[in-house]
Amino acid sequence: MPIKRHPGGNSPLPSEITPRALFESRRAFIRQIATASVAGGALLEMAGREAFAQTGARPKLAARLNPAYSAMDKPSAYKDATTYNNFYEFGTDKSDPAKHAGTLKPEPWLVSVEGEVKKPMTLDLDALCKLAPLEERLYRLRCVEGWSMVIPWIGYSFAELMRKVEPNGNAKYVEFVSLADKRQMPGLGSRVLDWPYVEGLRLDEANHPLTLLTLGMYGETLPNQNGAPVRIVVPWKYGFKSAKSIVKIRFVREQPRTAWNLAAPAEYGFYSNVNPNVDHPRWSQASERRIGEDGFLTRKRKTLMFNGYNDVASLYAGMDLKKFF
Ligand SMILES: Nc1nc2c(c(=O)[nH]1)N[C@H]1C(S)=C(S)[C@@H](COP(=O)(O)O)O[C@H]1N2
Ligand SMILES: [Mo]
Repeated sequence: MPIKRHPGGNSPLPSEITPRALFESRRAFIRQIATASVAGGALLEMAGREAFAQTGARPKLAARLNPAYSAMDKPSAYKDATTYNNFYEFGTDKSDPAKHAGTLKPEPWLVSVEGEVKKPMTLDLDALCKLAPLEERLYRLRCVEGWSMVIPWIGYSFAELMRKVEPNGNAKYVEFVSLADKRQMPGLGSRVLDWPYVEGLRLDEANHPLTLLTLGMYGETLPNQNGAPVRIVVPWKYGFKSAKSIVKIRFVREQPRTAWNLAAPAEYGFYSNVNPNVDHPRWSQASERRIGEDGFLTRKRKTLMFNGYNDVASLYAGMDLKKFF
């Protein structure tokens, strides 16, 4: 993030840009095998069994694969997804969360849902897990720093929770607030951000079915370093919009003051949609490095508009995405 220099961009190799026809046929194929009622997870097994290596240490979380919302990319290795993290409450190095997040106590946990809703409520983990059927979704995650991963998350659309609490007519945005407890989070001693970590979405973005209330990954409950026990994942936006270890969800009238936007407004806009045409002031966003692929420092992949989630384009019809970056 802003304190780190980024090692520059590279153009993608032509061979790595999937032609649209191939993309569509692969997607159709995946849909077929999934709807042929092969147990959820078959797709992921085919896509890369090794990605799940070393799971099994955490409680299992049963979920049905949702192929309609799953990328066909090969999942990232569990090892990479759990040791290369951004979670500044535990330090600013990629390796810090895995080393230091052991002090986080994800149970018991309460999430308070409040503000402009007809039915404010406080949900414990059990209530959160039972609120809607759990789905497995393979999403691309694009960090604003220029790297990406592909992670099999488990959760359900945040829209399910919205239906339950019933936002009233004043609700225009949703604010997600992460835990900020010095006893559990050594990184709070640093002033790199104003704590708590706050993120936000416009109401229609929050209500989009891709926005995932996330309780697990790789068939298990979330590891602490990935935002246990509950986080948001918004796959068409840069990773920092996906707040971890959430304790409060507020429906509000005004655009929330979000942590990264407050820290560096010229670098991190409120919308932060993945956009290869809008560079970060200090580096290009046109390409990315997929963690685990060849070329440790080279960006070999072309970054896709909305991270490839074109369904969301209609949310921004008529908006200048260079201005509202
Ligand atoms: N509370 C909190 N949430 C956070 C962050 C953070 O520092 N604190 N980092 C964000 C960033 S920059 C990214 S890229 C993703 C990384 O999620 P992952 O470690 O599960 O891949 O989490 C996001 N959510
Ligand atoms: Mo990030």
